[in-house]
Amino acid sequence: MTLTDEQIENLAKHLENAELSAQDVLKITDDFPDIDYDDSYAIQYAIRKNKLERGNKFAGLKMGLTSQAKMKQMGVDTPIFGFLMDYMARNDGQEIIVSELIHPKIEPEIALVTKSELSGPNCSTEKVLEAIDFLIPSMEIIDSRYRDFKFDLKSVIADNTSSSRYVTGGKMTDHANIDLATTGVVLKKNGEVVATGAGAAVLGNPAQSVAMLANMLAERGESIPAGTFVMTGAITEAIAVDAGDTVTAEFQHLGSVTVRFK
Ligand code: OOG
Ligand code: MG
Repeated sequence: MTLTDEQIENLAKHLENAELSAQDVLKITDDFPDIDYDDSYAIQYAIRKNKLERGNKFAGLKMGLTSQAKMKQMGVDTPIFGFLMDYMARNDGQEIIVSELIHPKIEPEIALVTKSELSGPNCSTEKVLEAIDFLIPSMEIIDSRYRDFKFDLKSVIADNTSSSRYVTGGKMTDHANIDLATTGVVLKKNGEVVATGAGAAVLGNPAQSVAMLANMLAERGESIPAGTFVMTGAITEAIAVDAGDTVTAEFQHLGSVTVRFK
């Protein structure tokens, strides 16, 4: 840690204010070039605590930068995690108001709910597969608070990994007969295919993403409790969206999920 409690709290307020006012800011490492990963997660956890204290409800966890494409683009080899809150959630077919966001992008993700606790440090794909209650088709709307969506790993962790909205489909699917690695997805914007991919884009298997989450949490003395909603990370690149767009992700086996931007 390099920051004081007061600096962490100030940076948490700074980034959350950027989120809630939909105004971009410069990445925090411009002013604090020497911060470490503990500082970054401390800022993220301070944002989470402030939201809870204001009455927002915790809704789940998300993994980010789990795809080869995104890690390569960022020049990093470690995924990151963030949190989801109730006000970020939308159901299939609902609207997202673009003026509440800065420069939103959308990405398809396989989400799941756990039925037993997952804890590290030696969590594995096999353990995750045993702990999955059901799968849900989903899309995440990321909206970096940083100008032009440009950031480094430490800045984006502090910014709650660009979390802003997410949409879940209505169908819950038992994963018993489904190979998550070969599960395909087609992303359509206004009826046109804009990206395609399969679960294997996410660390070889989206279940591995959850195992890594449990192992990262273990370093903090935390685990993934039973009944946790987890978004496993984008399968494709993120696609920019504007007011008037309708985006659908059609997943093999899992069904589809749609969101409209207004
Ligand atoms: C960071 C968040 C990445 C994912 O699924 O890879 C993420 C970003 O790209 O802004 O949510
Ligand atoms: Mg994501």
